[in-house]
Amino acid sequence: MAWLWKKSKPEANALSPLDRDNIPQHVAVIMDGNGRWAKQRGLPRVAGHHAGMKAVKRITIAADELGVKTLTMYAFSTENWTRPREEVDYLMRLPSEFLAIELQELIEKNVQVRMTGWREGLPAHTLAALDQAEADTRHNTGLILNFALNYGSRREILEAVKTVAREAEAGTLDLDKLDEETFTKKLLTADLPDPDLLIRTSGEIRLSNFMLWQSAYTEFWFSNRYWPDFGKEDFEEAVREYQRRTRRYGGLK
Ligand code: V0D
Repeated sequence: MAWLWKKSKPEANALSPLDRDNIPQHVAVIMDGNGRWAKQRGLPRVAGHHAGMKAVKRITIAADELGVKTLTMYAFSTENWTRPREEVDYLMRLPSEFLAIELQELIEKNVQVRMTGWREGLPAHTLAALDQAEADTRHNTGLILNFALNYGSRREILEAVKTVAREAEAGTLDLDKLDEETFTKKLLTADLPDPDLLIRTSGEIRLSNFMLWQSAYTEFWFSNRYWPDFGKEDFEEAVREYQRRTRRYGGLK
């Protein structure tokens, strides 16, 4: 009776409209597959990173149009430092290149640029570009475009634990009163809500040290598409699936 079940419980598909009343507030993206995209075309890895930057623009617009409030893009992990020197150098130039092309439009679209990660270790020119973008968009009230850059979740949690331990030792924090809400405020993401939807591209089905604490209740969406090929339709498909999973019947969540 599979056909009957299908008839009475239709699958959401590309034709079903998006529910404007249930847009994920915070979407996080692990932008994977740039190197593989380039390899497939006989291009150097950095060509994939450059193409990936174009996808950042595309998905930022798509998220903004849907009314997503925060879009976090995982651009560089604490583990990425082990890549070849030339590749790291190239990656570190992407923020300024991206912003040189896009910052004006981001300002016009009322977007706020932010960063989650450790500043230490990043080149001065990379930090300068980020600081400029954050400063120029500080008073904007639209989409928060948050780049996770030099970010790793275990270290983030460990640093938070150390902060808590130091405060307890100094007597400024009562350990018996420490709860999840207080601990969350010690993380790098203190000023952001937890992600509602996490997208990872390129067929990898793991978190790879990304927002381990924050994604306790996050819906995950994995796409086989390489990040440079990821488009607005793919993003909308992920949001549609998020809506299917979180659909509230009779007002119940
Ligand atoms: C390479 C795919 C935009 C992932 C996207 C430093 C890997 C392209 C930025 C960017 C990267 C970061 C901050 C900012 C504006 C833009 C970026 C990096 C890598 C690592 F304020 N793309 N992008 N940053 N790639």
